Amino acid sequence: MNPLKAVLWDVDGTLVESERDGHRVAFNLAFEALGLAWRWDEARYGELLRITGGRERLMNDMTTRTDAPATADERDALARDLHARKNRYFAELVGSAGLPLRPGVAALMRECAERGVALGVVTTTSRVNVEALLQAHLGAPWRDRFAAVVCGEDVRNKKPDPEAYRLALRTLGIGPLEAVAIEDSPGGVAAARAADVPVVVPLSAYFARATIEGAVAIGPGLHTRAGWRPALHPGACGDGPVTLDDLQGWCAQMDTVSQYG
Ligand code: XBP
Ligand code: MG
Repeated sequence: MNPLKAVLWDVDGTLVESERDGHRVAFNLAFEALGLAWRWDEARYGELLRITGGRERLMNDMTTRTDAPATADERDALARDLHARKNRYFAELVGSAGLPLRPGVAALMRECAERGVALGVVTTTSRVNVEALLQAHLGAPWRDRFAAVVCGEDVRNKKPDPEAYRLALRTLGIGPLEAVAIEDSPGGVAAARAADVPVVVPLSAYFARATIEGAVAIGPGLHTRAGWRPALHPGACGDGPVTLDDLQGWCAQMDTVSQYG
């Protein structure tokens, strides 16, 4: 059994419910600011989440709109403008304290620090959004707490490609079985698995009923040890938050669980 050396965190949906209440809201503000009648409701945004990357998501949505610009260059320019505006609105939303850390996240990060387990961020979201979010929740020295921070700009291929995970492992100088990924989406789970990193899934709003294959554990959130598959035995920790020993135990079982949406 490999002792855990690092916990690798996805950002959107895992640290914060930032898709439904953050990026989606900010995209709609950007549409409004440019005088576009386009709006993404929760259901439509859920469909669009299969496209990783905000700009890529905009380009995909434009293929379905009769009032989108005619040429590829015009669409690209509009997507860049909308995306930059969306990121500014996202930073404002994050700063307004409307997007809290998901329960249990801070406790697990603290335990990692106390026990000398490295923290990494592995996301294919833009760096500016990661910085806004982590600065708001962990303060200006947040960067010092993470031994690796991989963002969308650092890779050629976004999740579900494993490139972001492979880069994080190289940066940390560890093997995949010395790490565990925390991910909420099918694409994120696929990315970690393709890099051979075991994945724990605290289900998020958008992917609560999604098909998720090959995780080492799936459960309702890191705030509770109840309701996970494989089940956690009460032990000394009872139904408190998920601990590093819990992560280690799931990884050591070498078993995987799936859910089919
Ligand atoms: C996150 C994404 C991003 C965010 C929006 O997925 O797909 O596109 O929705 O952020 P993951 P940007 O963290 O799993 O890679 O607008 O910066 O792309
Ligand atoms: Mg996610």
